[in-house]
Amino acid sequence: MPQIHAARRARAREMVRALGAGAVLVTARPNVRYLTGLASTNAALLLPADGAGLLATDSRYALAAQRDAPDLELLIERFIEGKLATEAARRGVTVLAFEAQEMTVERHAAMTRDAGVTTVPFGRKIEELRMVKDAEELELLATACRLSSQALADVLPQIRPGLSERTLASLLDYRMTELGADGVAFDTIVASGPNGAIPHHAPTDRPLRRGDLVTMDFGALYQGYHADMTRTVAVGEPAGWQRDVYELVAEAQRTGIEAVEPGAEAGAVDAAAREVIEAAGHAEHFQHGLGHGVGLEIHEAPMLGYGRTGKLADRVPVTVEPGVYLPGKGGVRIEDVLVVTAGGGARILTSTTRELLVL
Ligand SMILES: [Mn+2]
Repeated sequence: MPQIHAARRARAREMVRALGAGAVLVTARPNVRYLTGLASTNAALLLPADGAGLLATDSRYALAAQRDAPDLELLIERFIEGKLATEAARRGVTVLAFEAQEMTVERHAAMTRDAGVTTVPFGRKIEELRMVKDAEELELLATACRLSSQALADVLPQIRPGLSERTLASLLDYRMTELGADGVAFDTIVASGPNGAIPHHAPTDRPLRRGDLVTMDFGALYQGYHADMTRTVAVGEPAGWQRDVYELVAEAQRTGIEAVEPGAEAGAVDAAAREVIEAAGHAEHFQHGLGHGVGLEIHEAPMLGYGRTGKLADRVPVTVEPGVYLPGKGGVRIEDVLVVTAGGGARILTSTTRELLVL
């Protein structure tokens, strides 16, 4: 993998030059990982416009850094940001770009106190680079999605009245890890009955009951890549309104998936699916965006939402996750991860059926 990271750094260096800065200090964790291969809670990369990068981390990660970024000069240090800014100045940098989107005011003050450099926001340029995935990234994401779908398939037979939301969430989490996931991509949502009206409901001790719709939103984490999928199932034979809402959301999702193609405007993909729900009179019951990019972060560019700008491109993975939420009654959400492909026709990575499962 070092060659991949070196190629990414070469592209980032072009952006530093275009900005007219002498170097960029990359501090956002997923961006450091993307450019170096090192996963660390305390690492930063000083990347000069010309010349090799300098990776700093503390002693807890020294061996991992030597293993994952053998081609980079390494600095082992506890307080890395100030040290790297000072080092940049020592190497002749006068204007240092930094990632203002994640730098706190306090850290910025500490970073520049002794450094003697002028700082300028770099913008979300590495995040933009990260949007289009290479083949290896798509492979890792596909694995994360496969583990997630398999975990659901394995847990489905255990879903029955009496099982609590909390236990069901734990079963999914445990099974994903058992299948080979490094962990969960985010806190698993299990929302049953009326709780289904809360899009980001946190699981409770509420036992599942016959007649419930149960929404499960979960995903595996695999080598840094995040899966994200949602299925809503019925416990016992669903009522008419439950089937109607499910079919509506399923149709909105199909419409959204069809709109995902190279060159599609992010806002237009959202609008395509949203119109289906609006036409059924449920506009006010679908308030969140249609989807988002996934990769080294669970939510990353591009965001597919109302009024969002930017065009989809080949090899960009996104979620499509419409929902209808009826306060006091319940809700339905269906979510898949798909990849925009050059030939058109998105490739769906989460393979679980989108038909209503009656358990
Ligand atoms: Mn999602």
